[in-house]
Amino acid sequence: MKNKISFFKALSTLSALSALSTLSLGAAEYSAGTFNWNSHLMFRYTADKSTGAVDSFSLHKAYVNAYFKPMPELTAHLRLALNRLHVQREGLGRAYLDYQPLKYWHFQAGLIPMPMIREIYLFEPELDLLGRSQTVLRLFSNEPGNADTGLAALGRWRQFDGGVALVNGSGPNIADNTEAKTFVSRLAVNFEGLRLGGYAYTGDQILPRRAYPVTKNRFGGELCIGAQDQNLRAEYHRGQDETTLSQGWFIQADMILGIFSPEAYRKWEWLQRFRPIIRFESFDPDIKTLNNRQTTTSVALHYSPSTLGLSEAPAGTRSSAQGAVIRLSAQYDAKREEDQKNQLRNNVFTAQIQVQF
Ligand SMILES: [Ca+2]
Ligand SMILES: [Ca+2]
Repeated sequence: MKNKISFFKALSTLSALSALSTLSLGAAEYSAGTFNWNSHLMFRYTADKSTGAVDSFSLHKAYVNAYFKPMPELTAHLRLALNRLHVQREGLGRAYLDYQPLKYWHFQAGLIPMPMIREIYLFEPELDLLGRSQTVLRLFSNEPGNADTGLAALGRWRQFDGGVALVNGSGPNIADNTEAKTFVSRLAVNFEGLRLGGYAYTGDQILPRRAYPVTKNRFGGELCIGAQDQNLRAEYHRGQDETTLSQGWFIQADMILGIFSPEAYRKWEWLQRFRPIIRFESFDPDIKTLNNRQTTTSVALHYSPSTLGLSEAPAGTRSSAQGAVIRLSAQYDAKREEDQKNQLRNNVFTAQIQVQF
């Protein structure tokens, strides 16, 4: 009970601090445990002729992440989305308890991140300007932050890591809309700088204009060379919604100089402040229909005044001395329809300022 009171006390402190827009990272020791928080703000300029959002400036996203550790093995994670504009659902994005009885074993309950392909699972999409791929956005449109209500077990053993989860299958902040649960699993193997992984998501859903639940399956795989922020990777995803089959794949190069010449990368600090990313993607929303694929080529350049990376800080791993992290980004997405007669003016230019504090 004491822990509970302290937790809410910590939350009210957090809102007061946010209101003051203080630019220091919160980390406080309470008698009942450790409390950490950080926040992300993204201001954007978008030129997008297809949606009519031409020349628009916006506060694209605002998030607060909070972590409370009442004891070493237990962490409460909370993530609040504070604006409605581009976050599909305002409010709780994540809210779960993580119990870690051993170094590499976790049990989670609540509004959890689903254990899937490592990159989707680990990356917060807004920390990576290319964001989630179009394929993933289309296949997981009910779970924009890859979260759902359920239980998960995650572990690592030698070169293998993986996880299993049982979730509602309806996305965050929505009650289970079918009687069946959805089963999610992931398995990956890591050699030196090389990762091979796959996932399976099997469940059901209620589609618009259907009174009964129908199949919702997702399968995918990844191949990745290099570390998390400097890699070359490819992913494939396949979806089934009732009888409709869709699929997509992409290949992405992220600051790959670090893979080919780690020495040069380490030596030239200015280079670490710039982060170029390029991705080529193809998505087919219906395999049985001809000529409706779309390809997207995305190019982005990020610049950070400091060499610190933006991250979702796990509890207790950042110190207030690190202060705010700022990143400036520019991105261009060129989209091309497979049907030559049906080309759309849907290329998008985005410029963004992102602040984590
Ligand atoms: Ca369900
Ligand atoms: Ca097709």
